[in-house]
Amino acid sequence: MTTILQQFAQAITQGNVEVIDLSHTLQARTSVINLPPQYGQTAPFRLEEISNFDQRGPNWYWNNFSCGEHTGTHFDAPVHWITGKDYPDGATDTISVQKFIAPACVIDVSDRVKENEDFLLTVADVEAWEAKHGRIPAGAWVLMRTGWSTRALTDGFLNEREDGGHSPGPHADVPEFLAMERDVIGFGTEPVGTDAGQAYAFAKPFPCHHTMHGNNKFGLSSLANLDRLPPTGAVLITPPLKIKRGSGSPCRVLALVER
Ligand code: 23J
Ligand code: MN
Repeated sequence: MTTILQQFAQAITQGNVEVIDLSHTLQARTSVINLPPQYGQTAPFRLEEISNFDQRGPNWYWNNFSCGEHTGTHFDAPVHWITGKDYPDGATDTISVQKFIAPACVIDVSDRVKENEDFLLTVADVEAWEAKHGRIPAGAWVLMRTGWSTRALTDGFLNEREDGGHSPGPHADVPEFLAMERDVIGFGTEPVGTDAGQAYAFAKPFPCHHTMHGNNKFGLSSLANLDRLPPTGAVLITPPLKIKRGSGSPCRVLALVER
């Protein structure tokens, strides 16, 4: 008899389950969100060499790094937003680790983003995806595939103009649908944040942050390689760093996909 875990371990070693890296490389050029100037700003990623096989450490190489919690490919915890601030299990150190492994539904709207940088995913789009691929199961991630990750390390990633960033995201109705009607675990996107670049100016600002975190749901942003995932069937591994009362953290997001 082989147990599920023995079968899984064999599938990994034999390559029948492939591990796909959904994270960008953290580096000084990694784009971070710019908020309007009246607000505090997040720090970019910085690497400071401690020693490199030299007089500072003849046999060892290591660095100090610094960055904001919401830098590069990262995890948004519920306590990040005012609506989620009181969840005792809503910070990076208090979220149940059981929640860091979950299936993913991938909605591909990259063709429509080519025509409209401010494309907003609607509930109708989600329902059209369900008609084709089945109902989004409770506890699943919903990932919005836009092709935006190819812009990483270019000005087109933040895509800032006079009126702020221009990047795709969910329409204001989608987070409510996903949290209340589908009980997903979270929403993930390729741009710098889970909300669209212009979401600060919506009638209800930052609806994804507001509603997902208000329902103890998570976010993933600056995801890469979503084009390598099937619409259903992938499993994500998403543990943030265990920062005490952390609101999020850079995350090495992995996807398991059956070959
Ligand atoms: C703070 C304020 C607004 C936003 C964000 C952070 C993020 O995008 C984030 O990384 O959570 S929109
Ligand atoms: Mn964030």
